[in-house]
Amino acid sequence: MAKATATANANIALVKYWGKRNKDLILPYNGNASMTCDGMTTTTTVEFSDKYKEHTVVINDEEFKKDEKDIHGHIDRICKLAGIDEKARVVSESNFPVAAGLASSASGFAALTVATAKAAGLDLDKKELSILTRQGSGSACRSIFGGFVQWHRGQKEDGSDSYAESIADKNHWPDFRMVTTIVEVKKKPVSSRGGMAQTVATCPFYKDWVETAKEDLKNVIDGIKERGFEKVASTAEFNCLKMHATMITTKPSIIYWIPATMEIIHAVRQMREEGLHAYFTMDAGPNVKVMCLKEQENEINKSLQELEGVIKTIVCRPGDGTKIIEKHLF
Ligand code: 2P0
Repeated sequence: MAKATATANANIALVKYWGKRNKDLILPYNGNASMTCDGMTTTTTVEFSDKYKEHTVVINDEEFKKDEKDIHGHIDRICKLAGIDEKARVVSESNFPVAAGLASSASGFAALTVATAKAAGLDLDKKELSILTRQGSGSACRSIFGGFVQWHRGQKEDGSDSYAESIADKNHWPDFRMVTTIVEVKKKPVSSRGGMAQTVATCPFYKDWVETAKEDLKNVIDGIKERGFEKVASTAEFNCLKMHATMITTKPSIIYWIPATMEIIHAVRQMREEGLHAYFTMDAGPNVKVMCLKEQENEINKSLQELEGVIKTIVCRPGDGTKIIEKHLF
């Protein structure tokens, strides 16, 4: 009997991944970068045993039904690599709302991959784990690493050079904050996977997105290395707006924003007018993440919490990459 438990943190992209050049291997059109967030964690236990007749996956106390994110197929991929034919029982818990544009798939697939590989007896380094994780869900490959992370686009057809790598660990810039506002916890109307495929297929500006993301990535990486907050956060905000511009201009148009989203965007811009250093970013959902530094965290967080549409906020610091832990969920 082989059992292992892993933890993984969600990550929020500073330069977004939006569009696949290869859907089977999950290879992105553009290189991208993120911060791994300490406040949003998934813990996953995987056990292989011949007493199981098929893989079962329980996420936050609910049996997972097959969907476009092929968790069962991802477990099979790892079993094949390890040369085992036993079936797995997977139990996973996240401490934040899933499927609300809060990167639950990133922490989920990262923890799943690391726990499954360990339980299957594989001994993989972090680069290999990121390549394996990527094939389950793209953004998850970044959660293998802590702190600030880039996912290389790569050039090869087989995906062997498309992996995540650390830009700087969490101790490099402990004062960076990502304040996640939660405005709605419902499942989103268009999945990231479907949304990005539609964007690649129908957005007339998609080429410009890919082309301009290169410079954004360079600025974000340089900015992280020099701990230049304005450089990183203003580039991230602009990059996010460009990504949303591609979503809005697909056919049919994808608009993830709701009134509360706009309320926060304007509030953040107003904060800047008043001299605060706050910038926003958003993913494939209505929640807004606000970047700031520790010294202004309390003031900015309090203002966000007072906005009408905000249910709650989660303040994240740069967090750890994936870890194997001894305490199993079952
Ligand atoms: C990101 N997102 O870079 C971007 C920004 C959403 C908007 O990565 O199809 O769940 O599993 O590779 O990783 C969400 O996409 O998609 C995502 P798949 P994934 O964080």
